[in-house]
Amino acid sequence: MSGLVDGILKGEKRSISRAISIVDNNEPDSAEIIHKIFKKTGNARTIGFTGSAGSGKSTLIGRLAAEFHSLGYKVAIIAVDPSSPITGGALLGDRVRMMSISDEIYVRSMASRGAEGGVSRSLRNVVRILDAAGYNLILVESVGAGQLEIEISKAVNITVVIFNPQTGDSIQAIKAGLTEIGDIYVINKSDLEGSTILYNIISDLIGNNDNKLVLKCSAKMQEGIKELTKSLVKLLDDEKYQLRERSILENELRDMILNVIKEKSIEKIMNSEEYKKLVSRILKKEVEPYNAALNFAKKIIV
Ligand SMILES: Nc1nc2c(ncn2[C@@H]2O[C@H](COP(=O)(O)OP(=O)(O)OP(=O)(O)O)[C@@H](O)[C@H]2O)c(=O)[nH]1
Ligand SMILES: [Mg+2]
Repeated sequence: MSGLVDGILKGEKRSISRAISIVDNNEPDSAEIIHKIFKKTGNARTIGFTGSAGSGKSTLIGRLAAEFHSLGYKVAIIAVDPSSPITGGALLGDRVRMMSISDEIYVRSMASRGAEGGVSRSLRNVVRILDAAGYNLILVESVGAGQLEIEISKAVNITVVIFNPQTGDSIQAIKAGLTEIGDIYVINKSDLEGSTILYNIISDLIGNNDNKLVLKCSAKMQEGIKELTKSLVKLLDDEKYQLRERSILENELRDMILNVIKEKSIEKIMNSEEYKKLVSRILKKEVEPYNAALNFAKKIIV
């Protein structure tokens, strides 16, 4: 364990990857790792990228990673993909390697599933490992649409929502609630037809202004990438987004407390004689379930 922690602190990729697997799989050593590195964390900022399949998230993240790297950031990329049993960042890694970005950029996917808040909890701890290892900018790609994106947006400092002019993206995005969660909205594939129309629709919808930016770019043709990077740097330096760290932590802590309470309560309920008796009484119509549950719960909470 201490070898692993030393390796993380020295920025050794093998130790980082091992530690991320442990945290991602919620293995018993997770808590110990986080405990040992926690004091060395606090420098990293996170940007989440979300958008429909094929909108160009990985390609764009690859471009931005190179841009941030050239500005002196130490960049790591994580893809959150609960549908994938593989870890090691196969797909995203390939794309990033294809763009032949520096070896110094760490790429990895995580597959964590599980309980409510499970993904964001793993993500926060993966970020802590990368933070302790010296990475100060973590770009997070979320694969899939809907609930997961919203959960991830609550666990990162800045959220970028990406649109694709090739599909009926705007309506899908509104339905999935993605127009609520972005700090920056990007119409990617500006080299393709339909991108200007989509840009106008999204600008109208979002109300393009200093608080909510709408930008166009082409990850493929490398157009608009510098402008997007500039806007992101501005947000990263903005105190308002740094303050978000507090609300992220509040969410995380609340989820963890609720999880412990839930686990302990289930144990108590299942082992309780009174609980079994209560079921029998409800069956016999001696009590009704709503009040029975309320009274029982009150006894457990105190
Ligand atoms: N024309 C055009 N194609 C692009 C652009 N950006 C990405 N693509 C292409 O769009 C396809 C999907 O790109 P990805 O970067 O894999 O998209 P993604 O959103 O990460 O996809 P998933 O992870 O599968 O959801 C690839 O064929 C890219 O080459 C762009 O700016 N213009
Ligand atoms: Mg991708």
